[in-house]
Amino acid sequence: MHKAGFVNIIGNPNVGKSTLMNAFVGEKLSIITSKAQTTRHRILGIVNGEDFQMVLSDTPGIIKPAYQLQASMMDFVKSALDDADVLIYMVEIGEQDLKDEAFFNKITNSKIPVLLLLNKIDTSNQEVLETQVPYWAAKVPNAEIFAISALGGFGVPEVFNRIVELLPESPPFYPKDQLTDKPERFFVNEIIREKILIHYKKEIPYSVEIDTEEFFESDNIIRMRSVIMVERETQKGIIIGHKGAALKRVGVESRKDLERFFGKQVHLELYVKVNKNWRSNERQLKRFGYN
Ligand SMILES: Nc1nc2c(ncn2[C@@H]2O[C@H](COP(=O)(O)OP(=O)(O)OP(=O)(O)O)[C@@H](O)[C@H]2O)c(=O)[nH]1
Ligand SMILES: [Mg+2]
Repeated sequence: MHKAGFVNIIGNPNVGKSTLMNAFVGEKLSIITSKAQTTRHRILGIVNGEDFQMVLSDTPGIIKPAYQLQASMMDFVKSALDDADVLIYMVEIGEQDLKDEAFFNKITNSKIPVLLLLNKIDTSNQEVLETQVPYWAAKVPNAEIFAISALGGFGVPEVFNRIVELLPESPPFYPKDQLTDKPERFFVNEIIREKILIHYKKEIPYSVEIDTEEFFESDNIIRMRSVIMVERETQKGIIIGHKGAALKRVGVESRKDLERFFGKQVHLELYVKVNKNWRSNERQLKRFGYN
C-alpha cells in the first residue's frame, strides 16, 4: 500500500511555519527570518519515503491585506485550506487568536484532520504550557495538539509520524526524487530576498522583489544575474548604500548561500531597478508568480 497527500501549514506570520517545513524536508527550501511576512508564496516541500509521499505546503502568514501583493499572498493561503488532506495549524506560545476570523472558522469547521502545533516551547516553561494547551483545546476542539520546538527539533518526529499515519492511500503525486515544485531561479530570488529582509529596516524589505534574469550553469560554475526591484527612487539609494557597501554585502552573503544551496561555485551579478508601485500592479505581480 502507498500513501500520499497534501499537508498544508498555515498560521499567523512569524510563528515558525517555514522552520517546520525545512525541518521535515531536511533542506532549506523556505527562507527564514525574524521578520513577519518572510514567506510570500506557497512553496511545496516533498518528503518521499518507501511507501509514502508527504507533499508539504509552506504558506505566507495570515494577515489583513493592505495592498495587492498581500491579497495574492492570502490567495495562496486560501488554496492551501482548500486542497489539504491534513491541515497543520501552527501557533506560537503566548499567541492568542488568529487575526482573520474567516480563516479561523474554516479550520475549526474542517472535515479533514487538523494538527495544532504549539511552537516555540523552548521559549516557555511547564507552567505556561499547562495553561496554553487547554486554551487551544477549547478554541480548536477538532484538532490534535502537539507542543513542539520547530527550531530545536523537540516534538518534530512525533508530528511527522502522526502525519504519515494520517496520509490517505494514494499513488504519489510527484516523481519520487522530486523535492519541490519551484524552479531553480525561485530559490535564487528567495536567498537574495532573505538578505534584504535581514539587513534593511522598515518598509524596504516589503517593497523589494527579486527577478533572476539569467541563470547559466556550466560544469564548474553557475552564472546568475538578478535584479533587485524597488518601488521608489529613494529606496534604490538605500539598497545600494554609501559607495555601494550595502549592496555589496547583500551580494557577498547571497553568493555564499547560493554556493551552499547549489553545491557549486556561483558568480552573482546584482543590480537595482525602480519598478514603480509593482506591489499594486496586477501585471507585474503576475510576472513575479503571484496569481
Ligand atoms: N525560539 C524559537 N524560535 C523559533 C522556533 N521556530 C521558529 N523560530 C524563529 O521564529 C522566526 C520566524 O520563523 P519562520 O519559520 O520564518 O516563521 P514563519 O511562520 O514562516 O513566518 P512568515 O513566513 O513570516 O509567516 C525565526 O526567527 C525563527 O528562527 C522555535 O521553535 N523556537
Ligand atoms: Mg515563512
